[in-house]
Amino acid sequence: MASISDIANEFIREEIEEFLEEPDEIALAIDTFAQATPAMQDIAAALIDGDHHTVDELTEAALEAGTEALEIMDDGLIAAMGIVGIKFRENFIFVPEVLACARAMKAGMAYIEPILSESGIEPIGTVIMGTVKGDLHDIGKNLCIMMLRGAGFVVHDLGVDTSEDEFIEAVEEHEAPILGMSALLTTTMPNMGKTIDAFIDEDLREEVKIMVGGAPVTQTFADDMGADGYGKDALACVALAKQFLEAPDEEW
Ligand code: B12
Repeated sequence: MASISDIANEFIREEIEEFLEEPDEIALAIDTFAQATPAMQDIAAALIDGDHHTVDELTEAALEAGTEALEIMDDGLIAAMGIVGIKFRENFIFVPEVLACARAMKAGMAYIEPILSESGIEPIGTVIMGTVKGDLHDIGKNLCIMMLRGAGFVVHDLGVDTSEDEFIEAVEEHEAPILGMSALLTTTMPNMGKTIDAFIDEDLREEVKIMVGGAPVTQTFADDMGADGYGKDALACVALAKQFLEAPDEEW
């Protein structure tokens, strides 16, 4: 197990010591940042600080120095968002600060997206993606979309606050065999189930494989609402979409 002194970045060490209280969360944060390079820690620190200019500069510099886009995404951007999430939950920061962090995340993703989306391979299938009704969180969904495009999928992004009818219309219009829904709020998670029910009501449920994800979503919740699959992160999202195409009749 790593110790806090293994983290090179002083700002991150201070953030962990000042704002994290749960032993599991402290251990995870220490492990995550201790194995990240100093350059990734610097990106993470700038994001936690809500400094989009610095995230922009450091991400560009890291790519120029030959760092893999996926490493920047995982060890820099997503790792930092974990700390932001805890600070938000514990009321150390509020919506304006989180928005600044989200803006910093987007500044980094602006460099990562073209790289991860540039698969150069023939399109392998079509996916409709959207965040469910009432929910405005789109960072995780956008990461999934980037990775799907990078894997060769054509993705139609319905954005946030997507109604059942909008999901149905998009699946029909694009004859998409796969639909992905994202939800970050416990209050909007049930809208995934409502959307699945709407597909059943329209007699379209057999036409489309439905995958769900987002921080509060679990495999059990996905099973209960009748989804075909649950993915814990963007890599799992791509793996699920590929499995749906390769063996559409199997259960996941
Ligand atoms: C950033 C953020 C915001 C930003 C959103 C900016 C944006 N453009 O997205 C802003 C400030 C706008 C915001 C607003 C609110 N938020 Co908010 N937010 C967050 C925060 C800190 C991070 C979310 C995030 O981006 N995570 C990083 C991404 C990479 O992770 P992810 O979304 O989980 O996605 C990954 C996986 O889940 C998966 N995945 C995601 N989607 C899908 C889909 C499929 C198909 C698959 C397979 C996989 C998959 O892959 C992704 C990549 O690995 C979370 C805290 C948290 N721990 O999640 C709170 C959090 C979600 N928010 C919360 C709350 C309460 C709110 C507000 C109600 C606050 C308020 N009082 O106004 C509003 C709601 C607005 C609304 N109607 O949606 C709560 C929800 C609590 C709950 N029980 O429901 C959280 C958990 C914070 C907390 N603990 O209190 N928020």
